[in-house]
Amino acid sequence: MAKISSAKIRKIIDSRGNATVEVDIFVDGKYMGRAAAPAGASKGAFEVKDYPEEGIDFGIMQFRSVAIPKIVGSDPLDQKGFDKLLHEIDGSDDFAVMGGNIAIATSLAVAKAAAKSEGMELYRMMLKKGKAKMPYPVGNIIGGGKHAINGTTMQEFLSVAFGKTYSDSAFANTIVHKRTGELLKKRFSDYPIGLGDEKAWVAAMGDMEAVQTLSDAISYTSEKTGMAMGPAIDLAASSFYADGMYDYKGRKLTTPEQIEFISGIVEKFSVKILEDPLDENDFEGFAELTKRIGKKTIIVGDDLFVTNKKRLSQGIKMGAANGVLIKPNQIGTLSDMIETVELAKKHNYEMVISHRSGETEDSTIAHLAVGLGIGYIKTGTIGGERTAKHNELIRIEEMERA
Ligand code: 2PG
Ligand code: MG
Repeated sequence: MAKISSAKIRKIIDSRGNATVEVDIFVDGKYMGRAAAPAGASKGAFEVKDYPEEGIDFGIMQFRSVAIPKIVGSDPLDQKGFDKLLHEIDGSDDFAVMGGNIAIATSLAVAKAAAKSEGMELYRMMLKKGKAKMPYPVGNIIGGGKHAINGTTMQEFLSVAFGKTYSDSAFANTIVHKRTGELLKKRFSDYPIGLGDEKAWVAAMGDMEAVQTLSDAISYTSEKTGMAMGPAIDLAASSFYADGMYDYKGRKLTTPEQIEFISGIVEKFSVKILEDPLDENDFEGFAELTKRIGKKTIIVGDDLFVTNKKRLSQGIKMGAANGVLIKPNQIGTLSDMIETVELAKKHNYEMVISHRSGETEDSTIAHLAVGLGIGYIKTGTIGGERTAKHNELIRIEEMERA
């Protein structure tokens, strides 16, 4: 039987310049799996805790002294058993002791080491003999919210590309990104324009102008490439919801007004994917919006579901949303994430696997997307920590073609 022979943890730098963790797992002293954890800025209130209260350094020290001795000797091919062990070592119900980011980096590193020891790519090991299906990329084009300084109120304006190949689609999104830059340069000729945390454009404009600009850039690209494309929006609405109102820089909307406003935008711009349009506690509002526009649009819960199967099953019962965002570090282990994916599949919820606003060069989510047959992957359009995911998918696509 293959055995985990040793493990290492270190502090590395993420794309925002913050500290995050990277874990190496060795199997039989020679096969290494490495994974790093990302970090959210608009974190859902119901996510697992990323680090113990005492902080990342304490978490790392504790992992070395407490967790590593317990991990060594376990079977890397029994992912479920390994993830159960992580829960046992932690002992809490939200990874508050070990830190969910330390747990997820470890869990994913084990999966990668297991694949290495089997001489396989991770996505292939997960698919077994199944046919690989590439996801469609959802690329961030214009941003604001907690990912930028003085950007739009809504967090992300994105482009979904339905090309024949993943590579075609990912490149089409780069054209949308470039075109948006040109449009902004014309519109704001005397002002500086920049990029936010996910390398989406940030300029002094409101949400309506942003969605219009995105839509224009997508139409241009779709015509030029002949590819079916459409807009997507992640409002991250919890980040501007307070005291029962959605606050658009002073213009405040009640929940019914918000539902009306968002439905109007979705209709007008044929929005394909709508993420977190309402507060993370508002299952009823999500259900109402889904009733209204769910036939035409994928309504995705991110902060609403936090990749948690209990919250997703509440959503399923209530008819809240028809899609779920999948972020491994929201739930802390690969096995927990897979349980949520399986529940979503069973109930025909669409899935979007997602990066976080703070990222590293780690590209494991590319493998998870293909390995689990997830329909969409949301990441930035450009920027090394984002293109790491695209480029890995381009490689996977090539391997499957060969
Ligand atoms: C989101 C994510 C990723 P964050 O809200 O979907 O874009 O943002 O990682 O900051 O939670
Ligand atoms: Mg989101």
